[in-house]
Amino acid sequence: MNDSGLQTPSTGRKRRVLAGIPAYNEARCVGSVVLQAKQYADEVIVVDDGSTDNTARVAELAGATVIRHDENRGKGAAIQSIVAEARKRLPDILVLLDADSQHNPDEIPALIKPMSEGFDLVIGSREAQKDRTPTYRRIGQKVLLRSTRLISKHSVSDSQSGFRALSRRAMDELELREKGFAVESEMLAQAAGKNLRITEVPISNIYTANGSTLNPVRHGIGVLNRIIIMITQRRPLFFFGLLGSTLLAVGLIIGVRVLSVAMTTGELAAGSAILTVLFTVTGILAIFTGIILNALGRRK
Ligand SMILES: Nc1nc2c(ncn2[C@@H]2O[C@H](COP(=O)(O)OP(=O)(O)OP(=O)(O)O)[C@@H](O)[C@H]2O)c(=O)[nH]1
Ligand SMILES: [Mg+2]
Repeated sequence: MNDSGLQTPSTGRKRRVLAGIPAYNEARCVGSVVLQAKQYADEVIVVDDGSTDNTARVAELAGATVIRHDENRGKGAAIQSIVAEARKRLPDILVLLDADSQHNPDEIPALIKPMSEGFDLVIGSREAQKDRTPTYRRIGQKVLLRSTRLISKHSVSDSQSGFRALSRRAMDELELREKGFAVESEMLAQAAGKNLRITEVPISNIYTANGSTLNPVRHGIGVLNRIIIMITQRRPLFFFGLLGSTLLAVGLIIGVRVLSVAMTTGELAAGSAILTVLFTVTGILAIFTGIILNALGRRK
């Protein structure tokens, strides 16, 4: 392992780094990622998430400890297994990186550097290399970034990057539940909610034509869907309040028009009047749903 110069400030002891790699059908790349990560980590764990190829064997041959899921449970589930294992092995720092060679293990020292300044979660941000990111992916990343900001008090420039470093405190305090790719947003939101210190460092991210294991559009929509559910749970007043106010406003606008038509022509536009009632009542119901859920959430 290379000496990245990281020392525990109080004792001068060298910090133990564990690298955790979630992998699903990554036999092609996982071996070299493990070998490179080993240069900077004391131990490398690969969670083989029900792969149907040789991922586990290749990772083992490259020197990783492999945890196997019997079936494909998703990236979030794999990260939960990594964090659970980290809690047993008690490293000072846990580095998470993808198995598909999109992250450069040579950047691990830069990623974990802020740990010596007391940060708990360091996100490897792809923002600095945005010019090299395909446009449709940038748009998707922006949508997920903006929606993640609604659940996380902390604002970063890249909410979806899987290249991250966690302190011991982060390993202990995070209670991740998201099974799929929304785990990246969930981790950020929880870390901010638990007042962990969050920062980011620029990283490079390599996009290759056939590197992706999922259709990126379907992938993005799946994550957005989960983030919306998290917004309804974490910020019900905001979500239902906004929804309810919009419905109420639409209802009132139609209502004003119904009234003005009735006053000028003397006729009641029955269809529009029904719409007014429908929008107004649904809007008020949504606002009250937000208020009630918010009050219940505060009692927990
Ligand atoms: N454990 C687990 N890991 C997965 C799963 N799907 C993908 N991964 C891993 O998660 C990492 C990121 O997956 P990708 O499909 O490359 O997702 P991405 O990097 O956000 O998207 P691309 O830019 O298209 O590559 C890789 O290391 C994958 O092996 C899964 O179902 N389970
Ligand atoms: Mg990838």
